[in-house]
Amino acid sequence: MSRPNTHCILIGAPVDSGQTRPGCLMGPAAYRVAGLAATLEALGHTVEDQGDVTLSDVGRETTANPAVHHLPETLAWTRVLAQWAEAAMAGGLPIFLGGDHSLSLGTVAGVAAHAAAAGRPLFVLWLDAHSDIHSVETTESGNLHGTPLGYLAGRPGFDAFPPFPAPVPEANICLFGIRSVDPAEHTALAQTDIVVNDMRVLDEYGFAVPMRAFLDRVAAANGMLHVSLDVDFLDPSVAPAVGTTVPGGATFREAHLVCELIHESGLMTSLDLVELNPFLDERGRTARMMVDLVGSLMGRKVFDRPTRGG
Ligand SMILES: [Mn+2]
Repeated sequence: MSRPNTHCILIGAPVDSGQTRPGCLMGPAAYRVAGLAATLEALGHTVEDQGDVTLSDVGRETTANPAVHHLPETLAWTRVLAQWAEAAMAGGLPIFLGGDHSLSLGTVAGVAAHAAAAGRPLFVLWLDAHSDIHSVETTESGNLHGTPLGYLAGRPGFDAFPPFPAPVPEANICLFGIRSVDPAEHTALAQTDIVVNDMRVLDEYGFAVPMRAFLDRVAAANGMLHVSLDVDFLDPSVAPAVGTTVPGGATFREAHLVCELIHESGLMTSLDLVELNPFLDERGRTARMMVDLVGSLMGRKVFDRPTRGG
């Protein structure tokens, strides 16, 4: 629960294999330099930084889809991150410092295993420009960072992967802020009960009404809530350090409002921070923006935000 005195467990996931533009592996270091731990401690939380997960046990798996690249590395990350995530869930609120979005193949697997063992339903909030619902068999780019939602929803096309431990029911998944959906993904989404709050919906209704509606459902079900925050949820004007910029994203205020609403719900039980590419950043501003958003997720109000000199 994201209330004061939460024990936050930082886990670095320097995953770079889910796409082709190098730099996401620098993400965990950038979050630490930007003061993530100090931000959480200033809010009254305790912080345990478990360091960065390292890759071992990389196999030689293959798939029939010739576009897919780095499958063995992505599978190895998935296995090891699932273990770390499940272990961390027993001890506090894990915050995974990415790393590209393929890391969620593993983190959500571990979180889902924990929720199933605890006998509670898992809900997933996907704050992203993209819907990430391709499969290993259908992706045309071969970038596996576009597949985690398909995996965690238990959709077909993941024979190369370990079976997802406890697939998340479609109606428990909420896409929020999307504005770039491939035709195959559009077809897939149209066949599901996944809640899609694309930017058109948010333009019409604002950010608060659809977010509260989803959070109310999580609360009514006594659910656990995994939040997966992709840098490209934000408008590139406030968060340029991402390889997949899409215009028309959440503004500074809209993003903080979403984070404050999640905090006030007290429902968040785990968090991914993904797709930060510090190599593309401008003097660390995107890393600082993401750390500030974690501050809002964990109890800070924007009007409490200290003014920075310079
Ligand atoms: Mn994404």
